[in-house]
Amino acid sequence: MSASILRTSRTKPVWSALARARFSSTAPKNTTLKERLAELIPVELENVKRVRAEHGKKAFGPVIVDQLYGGMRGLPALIWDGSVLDADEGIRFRGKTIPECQELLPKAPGGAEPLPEGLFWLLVTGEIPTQEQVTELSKDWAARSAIPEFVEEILDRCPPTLHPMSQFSLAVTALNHDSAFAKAYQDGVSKKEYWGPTFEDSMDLIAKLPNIAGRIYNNVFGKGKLAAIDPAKDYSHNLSTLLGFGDNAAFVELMRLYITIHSDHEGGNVSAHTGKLVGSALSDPFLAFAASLNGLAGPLHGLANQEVLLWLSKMQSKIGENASDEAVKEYVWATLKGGQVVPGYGHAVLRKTDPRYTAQREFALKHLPEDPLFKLVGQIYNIVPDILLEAGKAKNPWPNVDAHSGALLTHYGLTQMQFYTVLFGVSRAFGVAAQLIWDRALGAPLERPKSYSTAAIEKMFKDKS
Ligand code: FAM
Repeated sequence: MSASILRTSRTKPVWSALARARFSSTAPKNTTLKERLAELIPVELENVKRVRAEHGKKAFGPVIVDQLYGGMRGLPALIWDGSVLDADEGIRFRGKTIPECQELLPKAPGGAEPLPEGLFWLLVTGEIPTQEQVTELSKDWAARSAIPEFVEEILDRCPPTLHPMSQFSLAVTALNHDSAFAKAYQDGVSKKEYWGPTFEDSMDLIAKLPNIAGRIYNNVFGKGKLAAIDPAKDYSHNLSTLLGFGDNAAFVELMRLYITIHSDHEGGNVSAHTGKLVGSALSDPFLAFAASLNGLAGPLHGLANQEVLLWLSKMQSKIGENASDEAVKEYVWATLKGGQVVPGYGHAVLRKTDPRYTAQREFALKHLPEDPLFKLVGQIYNIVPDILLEAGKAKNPWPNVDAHSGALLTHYGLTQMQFYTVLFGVSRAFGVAAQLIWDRALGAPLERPKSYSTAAIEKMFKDKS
C-alpha cells in the first residue's frame, strides 16, 4: 500500500478509517457526508484492488445459453454496494434489513419511521449517521431544492395528458443544463476527481426532486400554486407539503417509510441498472437518472404501483366493494385467462413475500387498520398466491412492494394513481445516486457486455460438437 493511501485527506491513518468503515456501523461525529466520503474512497479503492488481486481471475458462476435469452436472470454481472437482495429474505441496505433500518436510523422528533436522509448516508458510507448529520443533510437538500425557471416552464407547458413519469424524466434530463460533472469534464477534470462533481450533482438531483414532483402533481391534477420548501423541515415533510399533505403527520411518516423502502433494490433491476449503464458512459447523474426513470415507468417495474390501483378499481367496479372470496378468485382467474399479469405479484429475484410489502402492511395495521382498500389488499393476499401457484407459471406467487403502496396513498387522499410511480422515482434516486458516486470514485469502466446472435450460438455449439 502506498504511503499516500495509508493516510487520508484528514491525515488519519487509513486502517482506523477502514476499521471504522468495516467494523463499526456508526458514522464518526463532526463530519459531513462529503468529508466522510473523501476518507472512505481511498480505503475502498485499496479494498477493491485487493479483492481483484485475490479473486479477479476466478470463475463466478456458469453462464448458460438460457440466460442470454431469459433477460439475464441470475447472471452475476455488476458491482452494486448500497444493497443486496436475497431471494428469500429480501433487501438489505448495506447489510441492514428494513426493520433494522427502522430501528437504527435517526427519526424526526416524535416520528417512528426512519428519515431517508439517514438512509442515503447509510447507502453511501455503510454507516449510521448521527441525528445532527441527518439534520444537516435535510438543510443542505432544502438549500439546493430550487429548480431553474426554464425547467418550471418545461413542466408548465406539458399537456396534463402527458404521463407524470414522462414529465418527470423530461425535467430531470433538463437539469443536466447545470451539471457540475458535465462542466468539470469539459474543463478537463482528472479521472481521480470525478467523484466530487458527481457527488454535487447527486445531492442536487435528490434535493430538486420534490419541487419537480410537486409541480407535476399540481399541474396535472389542478392543485394550484406550489408551496415553498421549508429549510427547517426534513425532506419527506417538504415533499408532503408540496403535494398538499404537509399538515397530515401520518402521511409525512408514510413518506419517510415510503422513500426509505423504495430507494434501492440492488443493481440488476431495470431502473438501477439503467442508471449505472448510462452513467458508465460518463453521462452526468441527471442524464443517468432520467434514463432510470424511463425504465421505472414500465408496467412490469415501477408503474406496477399504478397498475395495481387500476386493477383494484376495475375489480371493485366489476364485482363491487366487500366482494366475496369467490368473486375475487373469479376476477383473478379472468385476469390470467385474459393473458394479463396480476400486478403487484411476482418478482424476478424474490421468492417470498417482499419485506417492503410487509413494512407497508405493518404501517397500515398501525395507522389505518379499518381502511376498506387495505382490507381488500389483505383479502387478495390470501387469494392470489394459491391461484398463481395453481396456474403454474410464476416462479414467485407472493406480493411485491407495489401490491401495497397505492392503498396507503389512497387512504390519505392521494388518489391520483398515475402519479404513484413519480413517488417511487423520487425514492429510487437515492439508490442510483449513491452507486453513481461510488462508480466515479472507483473508476468503474464503460459497460459493454458481449451479445450474440442466435446463428452465432448455434455455430459455436456446432463447431464444438
Ligand atoms: N401474474 C401473472 N403471470 C405472472 C406473474 C403475475 N404476477 N408473475 C410472473 N408471471 C408469469 C410471467 O409473465 C411469465 O410468463 P411467460 O412464461 O408466459 O412469459 C412466467 O410467469 C414466469 O415469470 P417469472 O420467471 O416468475 O417472472 P419474471 O422474472 O419473468 O418477471 C415480474 C418478474 C415482476 C416482471 C413478473 O412477476 C410480473 O409481471 N409481475 C407483475 C408486475 C409487477 O408486479 N411488477 C413489479 C415488480 C416490482 F417488484 C418492481 O419492480 N417494482
